[in-house]
Amino acid sequence: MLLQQLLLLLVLSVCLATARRTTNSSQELSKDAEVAANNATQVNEEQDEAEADEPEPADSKKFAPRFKNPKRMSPLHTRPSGSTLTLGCQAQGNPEPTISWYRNGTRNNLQRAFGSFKRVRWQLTMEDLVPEDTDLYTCEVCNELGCISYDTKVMVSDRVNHKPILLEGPANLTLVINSSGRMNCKYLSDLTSKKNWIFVPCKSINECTNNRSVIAEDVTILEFKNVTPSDEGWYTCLETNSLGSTKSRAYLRVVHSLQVLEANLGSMVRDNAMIAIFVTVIVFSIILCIIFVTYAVRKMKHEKLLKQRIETVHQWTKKVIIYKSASGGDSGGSMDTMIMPVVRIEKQRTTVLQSGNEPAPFNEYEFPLDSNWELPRGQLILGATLGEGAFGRVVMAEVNNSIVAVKMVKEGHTDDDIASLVREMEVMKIIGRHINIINLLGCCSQSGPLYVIVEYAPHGNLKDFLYKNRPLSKEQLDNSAQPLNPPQHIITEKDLIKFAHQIARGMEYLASRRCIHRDLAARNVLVSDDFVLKIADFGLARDIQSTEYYRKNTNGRLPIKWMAPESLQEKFYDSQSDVWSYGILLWEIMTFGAQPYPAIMSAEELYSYLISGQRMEKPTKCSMNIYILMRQCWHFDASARPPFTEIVEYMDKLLQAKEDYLDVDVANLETPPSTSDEEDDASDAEQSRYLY
Ligand code: ACK
Repeated sequence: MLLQQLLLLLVLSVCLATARRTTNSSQELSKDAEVAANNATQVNEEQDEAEADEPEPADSKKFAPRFKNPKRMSPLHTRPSGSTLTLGCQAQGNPEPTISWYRNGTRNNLQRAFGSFKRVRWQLTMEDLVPEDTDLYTCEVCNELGCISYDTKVMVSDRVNHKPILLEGPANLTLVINSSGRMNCKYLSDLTSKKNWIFVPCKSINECTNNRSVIAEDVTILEFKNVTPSDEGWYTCLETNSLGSTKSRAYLRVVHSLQVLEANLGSMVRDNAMIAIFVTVIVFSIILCIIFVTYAVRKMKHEKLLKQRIETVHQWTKKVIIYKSASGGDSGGSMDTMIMPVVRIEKQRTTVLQSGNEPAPFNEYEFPLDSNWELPRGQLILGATLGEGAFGRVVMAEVNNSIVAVKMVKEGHTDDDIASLVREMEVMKIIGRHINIINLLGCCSQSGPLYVIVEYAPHGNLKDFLYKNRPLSKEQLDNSAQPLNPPQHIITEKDLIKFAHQIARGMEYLASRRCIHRDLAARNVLVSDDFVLKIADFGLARDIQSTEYYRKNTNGRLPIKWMAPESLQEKFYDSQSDVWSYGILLWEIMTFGAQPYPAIMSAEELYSYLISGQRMEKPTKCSMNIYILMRQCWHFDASARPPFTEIVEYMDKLLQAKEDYLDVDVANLETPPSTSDEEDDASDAEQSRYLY
């Protein structure tokens, strides 16, 4: 009985042992399968833990360490960045072994560039792997009986965490029926991806059905063979990974023949050409607009800049300075003569502000402003030239509806000509107004050439006036034929005496203002309206020191013939020498503008003639009273000549006493005898002085 029980126990234990072994081996098999399945994935930690807790062999015999599952240990682990890796070196030994980990054979300093190691018994875990974790990792398991080690190569690489990225998409394709072709489609995907070709049939590019069908999977190249019209349509290449999907599509066109294709191509080309032309025109217009706007803006800016920019220009001007000295007489005259203003011209550097491109108006001369006489230049309307000399010009002009004469210098003038005109103007200012002189009306001296504005005498100079209006001779009157230039005005002797009277009054005034004319002659007396006579050019500075002064003037006349002997001989002038000239002027009046001393040609000849006591004869139609006055004026001795005051008085009386008589036509006047003897003439004159 006992033996039976022992046998039963033995069988039972054998069965139990077999059953356990079967269970163990089936467990190992399933684990191997799992490892195989997760070869590239993370090791099942829990399972390893479970294995680690597995009890050691029951026998307590000492043995050296040995790896528990060497088959499950892999020498190479390839992982993507960011994943977790657990290395395991489960071992057993008696006594219980210890485990050490090394990196790249280095025993100490087990470190990672980023992150840390986690150790749990037989395992070493690295989370968030980075490419820097790539290395050789060694586990060493030791007990007193010995050591074992295992090397594992770990490789970590980066990857693209993205939905598929299109590298090459399918291109539109046109195929003739029954021909072949292909479409390509390449994506980049780090993750496992799936590619599908989806087809939507169409009649034309804009006429498609709603049918969609997957016609190919996981092929990069879609081949078309012997195409038919039913193959025409959209082909979409769709690639999907765990992060999303990307698609790209192309149209397959199936045509019957190449001509159709060409026709289509032609129309396409035409369409494209039209589009190209249209686009070109638009682009060209836009470019033109841009250029125009840029140009306009730049021009505006430039003009604005020019306007804003005020340039400083330095220029040389001539400053005209007028000295009106308080004392002293005129050079070449007595202390009784008028104090002549001195005019100086000084060069000076001036600074003017010039805006933009316009040059600042340049005025060569800068005149002092005299607001008593200055007229706005704009009020003056210049007209015809009345006459001109070598450097001066007289121009008719209009100011506020009145006719005036304007004196100015001509081109090519000198500083002396300017000074002379300024001096003349200043003398006129000093002398003041009188009816029988040409009066100053004003001037324009600022911002332009100097204009001296004087009274206008419409009938011109007295000499020409008299000559033009001389009475017709007896022969001319007898002649029934009309003369060539008949006189415009009938001039009586009374008119002539009135002329002489007016001139005497004008000269009396000038003399009272201590002004010496120095060139009193009929040519320098102007005939104004109502036959009012006006002495002109009394302010002219005459260069009496110059020999030129004694030569012929511009009209070919010799001014010397109006000069007193002392002026001829000593260049001495005073009011009494003007009286001599007045006598000659009287002679001119009475002869209706004849040429004095017609036979005398030089100053020397004239002086010899005069010093010999000879004088011009009485003009034919001149009354004795007037001739006597002439001869009084021609006294060699200046002090014996009547002053202008006396002449005026004489004329007054003459005009009053003989009014009726003088109204007689000068042509019928009795001609008294004339003499060439100064003495006789003088005695006659003395006797007949102030005879009326
Ligand atoms: O002799 P005319 O005819 O008269 O020619 C000269 C010329 O200008 C040169 O002096 C004439 N003239 C000068 N001043 C005046 C004036 N105030 N009114 C009219 N003509 C003038 C002068």
